[in-house]
Amino acid sequence: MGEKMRVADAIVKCIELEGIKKAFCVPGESYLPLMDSIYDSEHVDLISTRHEGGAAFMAEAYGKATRKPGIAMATRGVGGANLAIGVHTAYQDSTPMVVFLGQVHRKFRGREGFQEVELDQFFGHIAKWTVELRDAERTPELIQRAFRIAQTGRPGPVIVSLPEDVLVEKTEMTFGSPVSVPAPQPAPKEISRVQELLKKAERPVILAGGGVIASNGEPLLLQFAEKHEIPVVASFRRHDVFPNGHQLYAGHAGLGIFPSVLNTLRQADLIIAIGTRLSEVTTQDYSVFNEEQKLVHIDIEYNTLGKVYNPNVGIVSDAKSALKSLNEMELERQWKDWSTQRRNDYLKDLEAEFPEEEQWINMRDVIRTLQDNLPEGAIITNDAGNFAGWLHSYYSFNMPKTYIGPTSGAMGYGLPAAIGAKTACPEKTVVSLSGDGGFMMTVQELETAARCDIPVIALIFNNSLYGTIRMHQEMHYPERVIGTELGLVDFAKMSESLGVHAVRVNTNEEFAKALEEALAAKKPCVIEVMTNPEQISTNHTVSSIRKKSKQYA
Ligand SMILES: Cc1ncc(C[n+]2csc(CCOP(=O)(O)OP(=O)(O)O)c2C)c(N)n1
Ligand SMILES: [Mg+2]
Repeated sequence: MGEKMRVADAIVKCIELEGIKKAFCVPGESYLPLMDSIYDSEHVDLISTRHEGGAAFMAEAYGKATRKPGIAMATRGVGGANLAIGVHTAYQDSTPMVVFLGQVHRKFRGREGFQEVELDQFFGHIAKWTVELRDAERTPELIQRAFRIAQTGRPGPVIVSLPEDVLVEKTEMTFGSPVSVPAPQPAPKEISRVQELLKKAERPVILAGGGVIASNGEPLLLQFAEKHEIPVVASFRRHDVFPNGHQLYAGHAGLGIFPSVLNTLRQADLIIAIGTRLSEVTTQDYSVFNEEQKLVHIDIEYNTLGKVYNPNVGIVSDAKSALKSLNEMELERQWKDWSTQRRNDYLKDLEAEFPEEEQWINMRDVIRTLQDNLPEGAIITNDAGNFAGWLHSYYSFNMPKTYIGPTSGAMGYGLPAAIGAKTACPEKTVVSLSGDGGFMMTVQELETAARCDIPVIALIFNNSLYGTIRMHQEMHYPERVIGTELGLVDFAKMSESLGVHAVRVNTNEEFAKALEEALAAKKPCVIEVMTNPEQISTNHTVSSIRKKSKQYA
């Protein structure tokens, strides 16, 4: 016999059963009973935020850091609209997440009640599953199913709509076990086919993505690459999938890709893509592969295979299970010359110097300072913007689970993601990197960090520009500046007013000192780095783009 309990209590019990410790919300009157149940929970903390977009990013990053679904809660259509960016990010990034949205009374449904929205239609396209809880008796079934769908196969966001009257109903509830995530493995026949392709290959490359990270397959990937000396390229914003300082690491397939990485992918005659959906960015606008290349594509989701490229061998498998089988494969071959050549080419790109104006802070040195001073295992979270080019090119991620960035390219992600990650891994140092544009989109969450005492270090690179778009604007419409300039905000002052210690820096020495202090402070800290608006990317200035466009005019 089950236990008689409120629906709201049963939902919290499901959260507890999954071992999830935090929920991020903006409160609403539509789901007060749920908040009230968390009041009694000894296992789940509620973190109330300043905007549902912030709450959703926090939950998404919590999901990335723990691999358990991050929980976001919001009220009806208004809260749902605000948190959509985090749901979209969880979808694109394949991150487990469960959103609980208050909904109007069951009796009022369909009349366009106060803030009513058809949440399934609203989120249908960006959520993995949507469901409305209409019968109290079905609470454990549907909520536990929501947790299952969020975590299994290709993980993603699930939206649960909760009519306000259902939350207070009491009924007998019986719960199932928490989700154990199935990890399907390749059939021996499939591994033989990979073996055949590898036997014939002269220039194999492993392209490793988020599936490897999600399955904790990083050590087995390292073992596989080392066994045969195959070069490894990380897919977009999955830098920490393979140690960047390793001789087999050949770079990152992201925005502003190094020519050497492009060449590695283009020259390869066999690509072994593991746990990647071969996104637009990773494949450089679907341009990197050619018909002569052979493709082995391993992914946990049937629909990922053949969605972009038709693989020669497509295997539905958990990435870690697949790597385990690949490591047992008999193959007396290594590709040392090829991998050394790809590494050396990559190192040439990495070491190429792009002089920056001396009167401004040197961005490469900022990244070096981070590299030299962050403790082992520190997590870096990242926003969208050109400031990130320096991080992505020059920071060497050498430990698994040290990078959290949005493959969705969502601005405003960096700071709330750091807060979410820090709540998931309180023992780790967590540093966010953002541009002034992105930071301003979720700056209010500094107050959340201060109030809830979540000691993240937030770096802002302030060039008073939507720099990325300015760069594209200059490339396509030179000297026709519109919509990309921003006012100069004093972020240090603003952060202080939100309760966070902050400092503005103009030189590398000041930055090093500020970082040292922030690391020692164990409190949320902001470092505002004033950067050169002319230095629009790692290898372009505004004038160099203008000059180039004149040459071709
Ligand atoms: C939510 C969202 N809106 C718009 C964009 C388009 N976009 C990409 S980068 C960028 C400018 C980023 O400016 P900033 O954060 O200051 O970084 P910078 O490029 O100047 O370093 C914009 C508007 C986006 N990626 N996300
Ligand atoms: Mg900017």
